[in-house]
Amino acid sequence: MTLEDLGWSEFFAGHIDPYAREGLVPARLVRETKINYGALLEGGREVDCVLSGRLWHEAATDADLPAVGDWVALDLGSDGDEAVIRGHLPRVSKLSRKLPGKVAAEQVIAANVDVVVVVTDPGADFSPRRIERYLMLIDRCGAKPVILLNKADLFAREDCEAAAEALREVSGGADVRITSALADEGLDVLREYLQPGTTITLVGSSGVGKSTLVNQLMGAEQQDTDDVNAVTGRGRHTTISRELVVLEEGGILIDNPGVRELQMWTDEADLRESFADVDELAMQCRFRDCKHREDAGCAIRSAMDTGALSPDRYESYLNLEEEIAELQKRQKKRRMTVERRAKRNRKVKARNLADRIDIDKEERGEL
Ligand SMILES: Nc1nc2c(ncn2[C@@H]2O[C@H](COP(=O)(O)OP(=O)(O)OP(=O)(O)O)[C@@H](O)[C@H]2O)c(=O)[nH]1
Ligand SMILES: [Mg+2]
Ligand SMILES: [Zn+2]
Repeated sequence: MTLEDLGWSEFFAGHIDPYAREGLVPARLVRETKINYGALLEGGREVDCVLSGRLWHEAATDADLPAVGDWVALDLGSDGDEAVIRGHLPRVSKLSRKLPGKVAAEQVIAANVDVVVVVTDPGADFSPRRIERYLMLIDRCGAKPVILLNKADLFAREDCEAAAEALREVSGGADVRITSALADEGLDVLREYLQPGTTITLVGSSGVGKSTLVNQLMGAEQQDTDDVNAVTGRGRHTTISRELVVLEEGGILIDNPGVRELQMWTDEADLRESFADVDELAMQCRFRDCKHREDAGCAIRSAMDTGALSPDRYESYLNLEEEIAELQKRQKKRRMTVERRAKRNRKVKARNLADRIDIDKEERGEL
C-alpha cells in the first residue's frame, strides 16, 4: 500500500520536509478515541499513537486537534514505544459541525475528504430540511455531496422515486440515488467515486445503514452494525468512533457514528448566502418589513404560487431566520462567559499576587 493509496498528494508532500529531516514519518489517522489514535503507515501497517503534549497545547481549539483523515508526522520511537504525533499537516478540507449542546464549539467530523455521502431512507428518517442542512455543511467543506436514499428494499418503488424527487428539489444538483445496502443495489455510484486515493465519508442518522454500506463495499463484515448490537442489547448506536478503511480495489471510506443532533457550525453570512435566491425574491416584496406570511404583495409567496419556489424551501427559509437569532444568542452568551472567566482569572491572579507579597513581607518580618 503506497502513501498515494492512502490519499497522499503533492499538497501534503509539500509540507513534510521539515518533519522528515527530524526522522518523522507521514501517517494517516484512521481511528480516534478519547485516549489515543490509530494511524496507517506507508505499506499499510497500522500503529497506535498519542498526541505530543506540545501539539495539544498549541491547539487553540478542539478543531485544531488532529482528526480522522488527517495526515500527521509520526515519531515511531524505538521498538515497544508508543508512536507520538509530533506534526499535524495542513488540511485540504474538513467536514465540521457544531458540537451537540449549547456551546458554540466546532467539531471536525472528518479531514481531507473529497466526497461526503449523506445517507437517509424514504421512511422515518426522511427530511428534506435536514438534508438541506447537511448540504450547507458540505458546501462549506468544499467536498462533493452525494445523497443516498437507502433501504429501498423496504419501500415501494414509487415511494422511493417520490422521495428522491423531493430531495432533488433541495439538492442543488447533487447526485441523489436510491440504494439498498442489504441487497447491494445502486452502490455503483459509490464505486464510481471510489478511485484510488479518493476519500469518501458517510454521514447521516443512526440506523440508516452507513456501516452496512461500508461493509458491502469492502466485501466483508468489518464495521459493527445494528445486528451485532441487538445481540449485546446495547441500543442502536453501533458505530462509536470514526473509522477510516482503505479498500482493496482503491478508495478510502470514513464511517461515522450517526449524527443525532446535527447543528450547523456556521454564521449568518453562510446561512444567508445559501438562500441568496430567496433573499433576492424578498427584496421584491411590497413592504420592506414583509414577514412573507400573510402580507400583501409578497414576492416570495407569489413565487410559491407559480411554483418557482418550493413550499419546503420557503419553510426552511422561515426557520433559518429563527436559527440565525438562536445562533447569535448562543455566540453572545459564549463571548460573555469567556469574558467573565477572563475577568475572574485576572482577579484570582491579582489576589495570588497580593498574597504572595504578603507572604514575602511576612517572611521579611514586615507584617
Ligand atoms: N432492509 C434493509 N436494512 C438495512 C439496509 N441497510 C442497513 N440495514 C439495516 O439497518 C440496521 C442499521 O444499519 P447500520 O449499518 O448499523 O446503520 P448505521 O447508519 O451505521 O448506524 P450507526 O452506526 O448507529 O450510525 C441494520 O440492522 C442493517 O442490517 C438496507 O438497505 N435495507
Ligand atoms: Mg454505523
Ligand atoms: Zn414577502
